[in-house]
Amino acid sequence: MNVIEEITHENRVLIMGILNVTPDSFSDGGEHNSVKAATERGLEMVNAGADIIDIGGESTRPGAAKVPPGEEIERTIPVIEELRKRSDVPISIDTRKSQVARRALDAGADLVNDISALRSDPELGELVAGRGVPIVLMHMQGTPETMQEDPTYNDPVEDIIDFLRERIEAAEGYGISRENIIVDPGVGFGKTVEHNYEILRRLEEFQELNRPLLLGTSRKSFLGATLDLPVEERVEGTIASNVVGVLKGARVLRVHDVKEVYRATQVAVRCHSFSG
Ligand code: YH5
Repeated sequence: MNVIEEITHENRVLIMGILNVTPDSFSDGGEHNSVKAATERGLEMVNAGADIIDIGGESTRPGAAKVPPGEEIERTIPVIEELRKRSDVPISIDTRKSQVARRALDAGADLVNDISALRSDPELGELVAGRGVPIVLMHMQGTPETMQEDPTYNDPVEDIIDFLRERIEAAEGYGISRENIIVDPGVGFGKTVEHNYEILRRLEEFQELNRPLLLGTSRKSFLGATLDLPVEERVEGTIASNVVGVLKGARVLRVHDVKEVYRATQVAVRCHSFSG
């Protein structure tokens, strides 16, 4: 089974483990050691229940600086090559850039996670269409630099669904098959705490897009705002939000804490009646 067949397969929820390969993540002890450490973290997540590993070399947290494509390539490709040698786990490349995605797919990546939903680089649409690989289209209001300044919606859920419908059409315009599209409301990307909770409360409404839904709440600020806890203390909030996600139809969960979320959501999945 390929990754999109696995995602679409009834009664399954997949865990996407987050593997950040920014310099602050695995920086101790030189190039070779950091590739080894990142790969071992990837394998550890597979062992803990991850179905997909999402590798990203660009920090997209609010206010983060831009990364040139060459640098993103140097960070991600060696890790993809090494992980591909050591595991057949599906690998996702988290990038907005066609140059990075092309090298990643050549190195054995299986799908593309584009937080800009094909609005950053038109060549990424052509690449994904040509390779016939799945793509995640995520909603974001604004850009990572400015998105948290004053997020405003008419109706957040309706606005995000309309956006995703439009981006599905744009993707199809590049020749990407609808069957290869995964959608994502983009929790935390140009949203207030209240917007994020409204997305979670009304997550079922995204089913009308008839595409598998990816949810990314892991360790995010809205959890910290509710609990008044720093990022390293957000695992329980992460679990709770992902259990809610499963009960409301999310099919892919993008998380840092794979073991904990896997164990919790394996139970939650058995309490959910899938509609298809
Ligand atoms: C997502 O939701 N998110 S990067 C701020 C945090 C914690 C985590 C400390 N890439 C998503 O994970 N791709 C990111 O506060 C994503 N969906 C998809 N498809 C942001 C992130 C984070 C940010």
